[in-house]
Amino acid sequence: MSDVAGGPRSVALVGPYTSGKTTLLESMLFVSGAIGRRGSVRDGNSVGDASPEARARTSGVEVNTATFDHGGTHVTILDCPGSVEFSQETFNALMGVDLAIVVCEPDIDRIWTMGRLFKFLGQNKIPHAVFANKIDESTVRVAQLIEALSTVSETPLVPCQVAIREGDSVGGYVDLITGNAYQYADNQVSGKIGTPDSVSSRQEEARTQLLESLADFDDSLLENLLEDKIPSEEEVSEFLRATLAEANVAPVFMGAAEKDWGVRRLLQAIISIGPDGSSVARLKGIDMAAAEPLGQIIKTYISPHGGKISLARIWRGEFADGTVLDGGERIAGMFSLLGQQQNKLAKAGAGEIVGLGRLSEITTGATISPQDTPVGEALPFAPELPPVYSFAVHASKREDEVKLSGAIAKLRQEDPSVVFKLVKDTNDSVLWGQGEMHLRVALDRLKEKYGVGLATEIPKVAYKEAIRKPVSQHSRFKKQSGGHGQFGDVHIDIKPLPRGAGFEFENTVVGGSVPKQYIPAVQNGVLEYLIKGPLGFPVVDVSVTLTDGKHHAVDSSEQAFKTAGRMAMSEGMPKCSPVLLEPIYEVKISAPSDFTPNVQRLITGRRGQVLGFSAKEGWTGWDETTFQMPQAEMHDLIIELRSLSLGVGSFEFEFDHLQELTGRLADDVLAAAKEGEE
Ligand SMILES: Nc1nc2c(ncn2[C@@H]2O[C@H](COP(=O)(O)OP(=O)(O)OP(=O)(O)O)[C@@H](O)[C@H]2O)c(=O)[nH]1
Ligand SMILES: [Mg+2]
Repeated sequence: MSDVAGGPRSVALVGPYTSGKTTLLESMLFVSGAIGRRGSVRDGNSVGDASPEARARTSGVEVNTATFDHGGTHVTILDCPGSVEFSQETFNALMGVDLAIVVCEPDIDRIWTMGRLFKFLGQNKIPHAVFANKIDESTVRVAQLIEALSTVSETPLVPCQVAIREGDSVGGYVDLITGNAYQYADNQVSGKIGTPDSVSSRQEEARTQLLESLADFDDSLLENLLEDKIPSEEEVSEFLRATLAEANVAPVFMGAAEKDWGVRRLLQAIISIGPDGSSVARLKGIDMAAAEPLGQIIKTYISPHGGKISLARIWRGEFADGTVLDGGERIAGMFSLLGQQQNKLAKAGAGEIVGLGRLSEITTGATISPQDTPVGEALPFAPELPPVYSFAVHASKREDEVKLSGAIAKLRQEDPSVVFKLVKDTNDSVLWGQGEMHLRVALDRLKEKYGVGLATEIPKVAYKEAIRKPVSQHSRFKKQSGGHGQFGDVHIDIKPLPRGAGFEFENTVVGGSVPKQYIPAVQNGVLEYLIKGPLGFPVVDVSVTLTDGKHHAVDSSEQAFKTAGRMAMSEGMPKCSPVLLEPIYEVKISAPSDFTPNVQRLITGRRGQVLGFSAKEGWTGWDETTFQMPQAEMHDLIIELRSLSLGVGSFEFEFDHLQELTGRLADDVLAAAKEGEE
């Protein structure tokens, strides 16, 4: 087969958790000769997953980057984490590649785990192929897998290989493009064999499926097929290349990364039918005729020694080490990356993905161009995923508290999907992210790299309180000590206000019984009290009217009237029938409609109220359920939602209103608050 000449190839390995992406990268590096010895994720010596956070979990927690040569072509592989909790990392990486390889296990029951990924690939028109991995252990036929994947893929899937089965196990494959048959050999080159009779009918059928899918996008092929003209190997290869470059079909390959089965064939396909940088750039609307160099940062690494490497996809032109970028920062070191290893480069051109040193101000997602030829407009990037899980954090050592916000700012350069918020109502410092594992990794990094150990808690619920009954209160503050005394006397009316009205203060004093200059002091006293009402929470939705009072020519002061105001509140409020208020959020869950009944049970099981559900726009087969739910029920909502939706369900939320909470649940809250105080 002739390799189509072209520039470098940039490829992302994506797919569900533990499908074998990092193992596939290791295998690719081994068969290409980039590494002499094959490591494994399990033994903790693979090129990918080399960070302490990944090694500890034997699982990907960020993008691993490896650039190597295969048959004279420069290939960069971005091995992406599979866990949904790191999807932001994966989506960001996908914005910078020419091709995604969806590595999956042939497991029909878990097809939905890929729903969101296929959606992203389809919506962003990212050319992609599928690699059915672990066929050494699978009894599922590739044709069945393709059928199942078709229910979640936006793009038609076409088989490129047919498995040669010996009983329940797979021994080799027939290549549908060349027509040749091969026998797999563990960690060796597959040997060419004669096509066994047992596969010829399946081969015929699969090849027809491949050609018919391609013919949907190519009139000349369609004409040939109608006239029973069989296209040549070169023609099929070219049809496939052209259709894949437009992201119109997704070819399916297979193998077993651990044994290097099918990996050489996959690499060859990446080079022969995989798009090079220019076709994806055109799909993105980048004008390739323009001369100005253009790139985008798709990932930021911070090494333990503090060095920052910005991973840049070069879309157009050439960048050199030392180039001053638009914005004034100079590239200080340019590298091709092989896991943790950095190899110095003098320059890099279109299609390549390289590390750029010490761009302190430039963040992930930024579009880059040289200062001499600024491009101005920004390239689109992956949207930020809404955070769904949080911890309240504080430094384990008091003296580290001052380092916290600086360390988190650095952490956010590497992982912008961690969000830090100070919650005024509860006085919590809250770390938000995509799930518990995501946040644990963030905490490990904060400790490992920045020396800040954090303790975690479930974030407090922002309870408030209000009153149900009006009360008129007269209170007098009087203190007689040597010299000056203190005197303030107030009559106030305390009244409940409608929900959401906040706080109102009025003054109806006539005749100067409380002199004008002391009135703001009374209001301040009232406000001071409202920070913590009779139940122990901030008070809302109340109006206070100062109706009358008394003063003393010598002993009255602002301070005395402020104290009197506060006193009147603390004496009056307990008589106003105080009631606890809990925050209610409006939440929108999106999940495949297969899971909608479970989603609704999840909502009602957590005191939620369904407001409605509808088909999710632009997402065939998905529903969106809108509901209200108390904040107190939401802390681990994502965990349960994911466990009932094969990991693909997610939600967005915002505060909606405060609602009275009474009965046993309120008693529990009050008891817990009291305990917290003691
Ligand atoms: N039987 C078999 N097991 C495999 C194969 N490829 C990978 N594995 C095993 O699958 C497990 C997960 O492999 P990884 O390469 O870490 O998977 P991953 O997709 O990178 O996982 P995440 O990064 O966590 O999403 C490991 O135990 C591998 O040894 C294969 O071809 N056959
Ligand atoms: Mg991995």
